[in-house]
This record gives sequence, C-alpha cells and structure tokens, in this order.
Amino acid sequence: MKNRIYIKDLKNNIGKEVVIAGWVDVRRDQGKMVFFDMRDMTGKAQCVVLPSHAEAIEQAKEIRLEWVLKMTGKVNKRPEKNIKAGVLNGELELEVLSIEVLSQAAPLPFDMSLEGYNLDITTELNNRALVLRQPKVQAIFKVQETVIDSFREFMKKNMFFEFQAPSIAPAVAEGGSEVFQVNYFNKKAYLTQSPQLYKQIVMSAFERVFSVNKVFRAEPSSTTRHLTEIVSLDAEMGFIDAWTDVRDMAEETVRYILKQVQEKNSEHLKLLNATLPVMIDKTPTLSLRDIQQKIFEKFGRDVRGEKDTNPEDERQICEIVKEETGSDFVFIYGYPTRKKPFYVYPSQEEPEYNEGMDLLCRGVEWLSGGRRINDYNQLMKHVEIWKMDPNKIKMFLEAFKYGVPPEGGFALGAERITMQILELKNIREASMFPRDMNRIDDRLNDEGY
Ligand code: AMO
Repeated sequence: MKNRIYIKDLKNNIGKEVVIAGWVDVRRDQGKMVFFDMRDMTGKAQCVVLPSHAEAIEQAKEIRLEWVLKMTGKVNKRPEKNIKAGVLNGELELEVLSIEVLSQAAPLPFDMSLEGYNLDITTELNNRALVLRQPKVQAIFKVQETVIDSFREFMKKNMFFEFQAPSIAPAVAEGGSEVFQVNYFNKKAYLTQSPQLYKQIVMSAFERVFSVNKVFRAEPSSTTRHLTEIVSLDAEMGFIDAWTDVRDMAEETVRYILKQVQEKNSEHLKLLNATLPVMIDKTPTLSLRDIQQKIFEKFGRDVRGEKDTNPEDERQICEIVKEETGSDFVFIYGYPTRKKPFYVYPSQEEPEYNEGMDLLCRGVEWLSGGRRINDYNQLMKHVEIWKMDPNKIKMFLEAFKYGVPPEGGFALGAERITMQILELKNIREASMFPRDMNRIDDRLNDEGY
C-alpha cells in the first residue's frame, strides 16, 4: 500500500501527517470524541477522532471492532499526564484527519480483548480464523517460529545438511498400526510417520543431515499431547563413537532452542505467563531400569520389569530428577530391544536392551533418538525378526550394503515442544490447524467426511 507507514514507526514521525492501515482493536467513545486503538502487524496505537473533523467523526460513529481502515492523521505527542511509559506508542496519539473503510466486520462472537479473552479449546478451534488475531494466540506461534528457526540454525551451525523428506512411503518405518494408508493409484502406500529411513539414507551420503517436515500419526486415541499431523524436527549424524554422542547433540540442540526463545520471545513468554524449564550443565541420564527402581523407592509403585514407561512414570521420574538435581530434563535409555523399531542399535553388553533414548521434561517426552544399526548383515537379521518385508525398504537397505559409518539421530515434535515450553494444557493450542481423531478444522460428524 503506497504511502502507508507501519504503526511501530509512528514514533519517528511526531508532528507529521502519515497514513496507517490496520484493524480496529479497541473502540472507546468519550463525549463527542471517538478513540480507536488501531492494530497492524507491528503493533498498536491510539487514534483519536475529534468532532472538528466532521466527515471522519460521522464515519467513526459507525465503525466497529475489527473493521479494516486506512487513516490519514497527524502524529501528536500526548500531554504529559496521559503518557503510558513502557508501552509501544504510549507517548503519542494519532489525530485522525480522514478515514477510508477498507472492509467491514460482523459483530464479534466473544470478547477478544487482552484482558477479557478466555475461551475453552473447543470454542477457540471452532473460531480459529478470528482467534488467530488475538495476541496471546499469536504469541504461541511466535514462540513456535523461534523453536523451528533455532533448530534449523543450530543444525546448520554444526554442519548438518537440510534435505526434503517425502510424505508418501511404500512401507511403515516405525512399526505399529498408527499409520494412515493411502490409496495410491489403487496400490497401497502410507503417509510417513517419520522421515527415519530417508534421513538414514541421506546421512549415508551427506554425513550430517536434518529435515523439518510434516509427519502423520494415526493416533487412535484422543489425548492432550497427541496430534495426527505434526512438524517433525529430525537430525541424523554419522561417525559417532557411541550413542552418547547423539544424546549430547540432542541436549545441545534443545539448550540452543531454549536460549533463543528466551532471547527472542521474552515479551511473548510474559504475555503467556510462561517460565522456561531448567536445563542444567549436564542433563541426568538414567536407564529404564534405574528409573523404575527410583519410582519404586520414592512412590512405592512397582513398575520394575515393565517394557516401557507410561504417562505416570514419566511424571514421577521428572519429579524425582527435579528434586535430586534441579534439572527439568532427564534422558532415559536402555529400552528392551524388541519393543523399539528394527533400526535401533542393541547394546553390545546386553543385546536385549538397546541404545535408543528419550528426553523427558516436565513429565512429557520431548525427543526420541539413539544409535542405529549400521551393519548390513545385522540390519537384515532385524528385518527378519521384526517381520518386515525387505522389498518394501529396498532403497534403505541398499544404502547399508555399500558402507555406512556408526551413526545415530533424533527427532522432536515442534508442537510438543511449544506446548511444553509454554506449559499449555493441550497440544491443540500449539498447532495452528490441529488434526486429531475428531477434527479436521471442523469436528468430524458421525458420517465423517
Ligand atoms: P517418536 O515416534 O518418538 O520418534 O517421535 C519423535 C517426537 O515427535 C513428537 N511426537 C508427537 N507429537 C505430537 N503428537 C504425536 N502423535 C507425536 N508423535 C511423536 C514427540 C516425540 O518425541 N524416528 C524416531 C525419531 C528418531 O529416532 O530419530 C521417531 O519418530 O516430540
């Protein structure tokens, strides 16, 4: 838009006539004057329409919240007593000279103001398009933007190469039934649950690789921390000495993300009343058996011998580690080999346990990863034991036929991290357009779509 200046730049134009454009965020009538807080993507400013500007004041009487306006006005300094220190444009006010209405808005279905906004998640999602204008909702996605950006930044700083993973695959990599089948020209294909096999292939050529891409999980249950479509932040690295190299890279990645969020989103954290989790110098690492023993000792709940953790174990171990070390984070390793996907590396000393790991924080899993099998013959053995069809993963297996260094990698879900950093109650708040068992934008009706 020609001549328009952004609201954040009003302060550089005191005494001048300017054009701004945006939405009506707040409207107040005071005697014969009308006040608007106008909002554009850079901030808000108070605008006053005086009765002396006859045409503008007549228009102002009709104008309601969320109307889109272009305004010409003069930027005035506020009288000393009206200055709001520490607020963007708190020292100035736009005296409106003329108004052009660019678009009208229907009456709002609920209170959108900063103080009054308070919706349950269902109402929020049912009104997503409108709600995305609310600063607290925007703050969540600004934090998410930093999470994704800083993952990418950290990877590049550490010589990882970014590749684009496919979303349609001929086979199920992670195992289990949580996969969407696609009718692909009358043949069976799947939406990828993870770029796992592809990142390993690309690693075998490029050494250090990462991807930021959508993955799909046909989660059959409706929980507050699972979605069916997520943004997966994936890394894979060759030439490791041990699985702990992968753990350390994962830890430093998360540390970098937290630091960037602290630096770039302090204003958003404040708005959402969020405190970042504590990552101490060396995040504690415990085996599955260690944590089961600790849970037994502390809470008397005997989960020793269980093959995986359940949500209560995850809450309790985070509580124990926090109390013992001050860390909000804990790595867990040493899961039973047969309980994890075929590509995970079994421990040399105790092959019934593997070198896969999870990173937990605030009672929830943030990240999974570990060392992978890089020996072709061992991989083929696992393919057989796991009853995989080698023809369906031929391309993956081929890479390992031709020499692959010791390697490993990890993945984090962007929505899960955002939810956990901000301590949101429901992961749906951390996805702009969440997909779950019951919703694709609208709630699915009984017949489905
Ligand atoms: P995993 O299946 O544990 O590992 O997924 C990695 C991370 O992705 C996130 N996540 C989810 N977030 C929301 N809804 C879901 N349904 C969901 N499922 C997973 C979590 C989780 O920690 N291939 C391995 C990774 C690897 O070994 O490199 C994998 O996919 O943050």
